[in-house]
Amino acid sequence: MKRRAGEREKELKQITMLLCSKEILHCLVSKSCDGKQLQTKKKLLEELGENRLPYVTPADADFHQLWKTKYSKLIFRKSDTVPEELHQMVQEGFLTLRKHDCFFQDLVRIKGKDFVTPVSRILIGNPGCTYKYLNTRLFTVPWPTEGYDIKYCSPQIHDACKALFRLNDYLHIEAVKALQGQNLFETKEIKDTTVIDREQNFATSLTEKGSVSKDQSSCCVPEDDYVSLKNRTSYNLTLLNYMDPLQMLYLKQEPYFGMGNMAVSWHHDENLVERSTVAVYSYSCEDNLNMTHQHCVLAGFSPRFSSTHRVADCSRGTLEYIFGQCERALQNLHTDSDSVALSLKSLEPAVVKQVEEIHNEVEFEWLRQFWFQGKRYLKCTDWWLKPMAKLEEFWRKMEIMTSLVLSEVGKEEQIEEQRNETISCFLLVLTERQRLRKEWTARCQSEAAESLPEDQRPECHPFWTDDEFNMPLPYDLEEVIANLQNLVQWVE
Ligand code: A4F
Repeated sequence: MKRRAGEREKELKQITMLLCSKEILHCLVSKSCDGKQLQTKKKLLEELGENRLPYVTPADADFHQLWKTKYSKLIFRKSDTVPEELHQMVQEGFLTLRKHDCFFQDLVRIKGKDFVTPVSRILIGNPGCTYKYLNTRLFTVPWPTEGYDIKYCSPQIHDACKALFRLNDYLHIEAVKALQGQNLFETKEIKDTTVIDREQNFATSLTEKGSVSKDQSSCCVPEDDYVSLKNRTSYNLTLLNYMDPLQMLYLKQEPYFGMGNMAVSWHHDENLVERSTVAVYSYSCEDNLNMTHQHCVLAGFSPRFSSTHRVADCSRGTLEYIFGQCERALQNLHTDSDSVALSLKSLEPAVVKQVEEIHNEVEFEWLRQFWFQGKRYLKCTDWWLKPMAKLEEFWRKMEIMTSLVLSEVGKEEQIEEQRNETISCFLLVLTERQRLRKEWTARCQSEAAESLPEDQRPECHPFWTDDEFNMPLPYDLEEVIANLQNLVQWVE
């Protein structure tokens, strides 16, 4: 069995593990994940039975050979290579955030079921940025950023966010340097030319200046590579994790290698920019790899903080993006000169579809995601309240737009063909809205949700009852959908 397990290990390249006990880790991995993973995992577990796969630790000679040959992009830094002043401010920041109860266990959704994560988290990053994982959109507590007036609940929380911003900057610079070094090394290996002098000069200039400038790069790394390298390390946020394993009554066992309790199961991080790197700062207190490689987090025995700096794919995840979407949708709303009568500019199926889809996006990807997390963001700052109120205002106008579509398609003035098409598109989006409203209502009332402390309990918002006359449509769209279905049948 041991031999078979060894063979299986070769096949299962995505399940890899590196034991890291020191404090800084840059994980630089690429290539995309594979859809067959789940089956592979299941098959492997069946094959393993009571047996476990062998693994190596830094005490094994093979560990270093494997690292060099198979995980060359995993870069590990000892804590004493990091400026002491930075360590101090970051570690103090972690402790401040813990003291102010800013870490929260997330209520995530996996395959239609709700679970509270064992690890507590807080997202800090660029203002207006979000990061989605396991169907949960986290909103950044903004770090101090030029041009933004951010009010923190205390000066200590401000300092903590600033420390994380500094760490982010440091890790970005370090990652660029490390990747540039690797590029040079790889180029040298391939070409095997005599560039040693230039390379040494380059390395010296980096150590001396301690930061990366465009000029430095251009002498050695082609411009395109340099830009791509910078983008791949331009971390826009950090997801901070905290867990005290001794406080956790139940933790899953690592299933493949038998390595003890896990804080997080094997997984790929989601929603990262392709080929971007993740930089991790890890701090164990008191007793003192992503596209190709899955990773799990072993629980250990001491409370541990980590700050995981990421280039989150924010193409649909920033305030700027969603406000742009709202603006696009509201362009179809015509307000007469007295600002009283509202009408739709177009009833073209494509236009109605787009507007109604944006309506769903604002409601389910922003408003409900935000309020589902209760009042947690108020622990650090009230920064998100204003944009959320603005988004809700736009969403209310979109509710009016939906009701206007409904009254228009009820009339028989339009060309029959277009009317049919408009109703069909409209029905699809409304049916999705109804499905998602039911799902979110249920999520807010789940056992897991009700187990959370009062101030973290999910709020089902927006929610209204039929007697709230300021809403143009009911919360429950069942009847509206049934009427539309009848209309389609009748027209056909
Ligand atoms: O087992 C877990 O790690 C877990 C437990 C739980 N109560 C909720 C979620 C998870 C979880 C998970 C948590 C955080 C994270 O960043 C990634 C995660 O990935 C996972 C998971 C992948 C549970 C199962 C899984 O396959």
